[in-house]
Amino acid sequence: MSTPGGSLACEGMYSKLIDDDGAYENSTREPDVRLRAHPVSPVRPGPWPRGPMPYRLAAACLAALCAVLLISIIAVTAHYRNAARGGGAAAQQQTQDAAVSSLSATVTKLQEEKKQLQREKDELLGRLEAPRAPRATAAPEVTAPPPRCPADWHLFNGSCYFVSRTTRDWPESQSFCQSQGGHLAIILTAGEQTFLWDLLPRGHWRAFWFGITDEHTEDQWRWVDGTPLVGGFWEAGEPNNHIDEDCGYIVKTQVLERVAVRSWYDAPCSMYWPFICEKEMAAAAGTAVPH
Ligand SMILES: [Ca+2]
Ligand SMILES: [Ca+2]
Repeated sequence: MSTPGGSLACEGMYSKLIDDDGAYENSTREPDVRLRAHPVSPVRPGPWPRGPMPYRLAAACLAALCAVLLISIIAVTAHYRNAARGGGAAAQQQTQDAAVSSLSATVTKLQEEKKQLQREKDELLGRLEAPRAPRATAAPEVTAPPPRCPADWHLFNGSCYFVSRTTRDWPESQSFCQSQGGHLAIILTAGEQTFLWDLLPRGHWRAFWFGITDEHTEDQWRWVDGTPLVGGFWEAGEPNNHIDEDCGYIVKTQVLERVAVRSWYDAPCSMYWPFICEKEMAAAAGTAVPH
């Protein structure tokens, strides 16, 4: 049952509802009969704005998600591609290392073979040169003769000795020996003493200065190089400093019972006698001595 008043009230309600829903406001001028026959509960506006904006926002979100997904796919692809490249580089490096190791081993082996061949070559050359060795050693004697004592100097145990024919006092004798690159003889062994003794001529009283003195401190005999005397080959009762005797000399006479190892005496250094010079082999080479 419908009444004019009720119908108008419903139409007013439907018109209000339709007016509230702007979607229907412009869609049609003619109200839908079904809508008018079945009233719709009023819809309360939500937080979203009316019209097509929610769909645009959803589309924008979907597009953003797609972009993020696309970027992620690109990043993951790039990562695995780089990883694949890295793995390939590592494998290539391992291959190169293996090749270098192999080449190094080959080089080492070749070097060992070269050394072995060099040794064999040297051995063969040595065998070839062996018969020529005597001729090769003879050559230096011609080009570089060993040092020898000058004329009138006599070699003993690396030193050259000179026995003068002229006489001088002890200081002048030492000066002459020094001018020849030597010194008055320093006699340290019985062998050296005997060698010099044999050089000396016999006579009534043949005396020869040698390089010992106690002129600085009485009875403290020292050699001309400053070293102290140890032992010596003194005649019995000598040295006795009989008349202020500070220089040593060797005596050789006609008496055959006199021996080399008991032939030293002391005498005043101012006496004139022949003398015995000594110089070492290195200083002796090429030195001439005036007579
Ligand atoms: Ca003395
Ligand atoms: Ca004396």
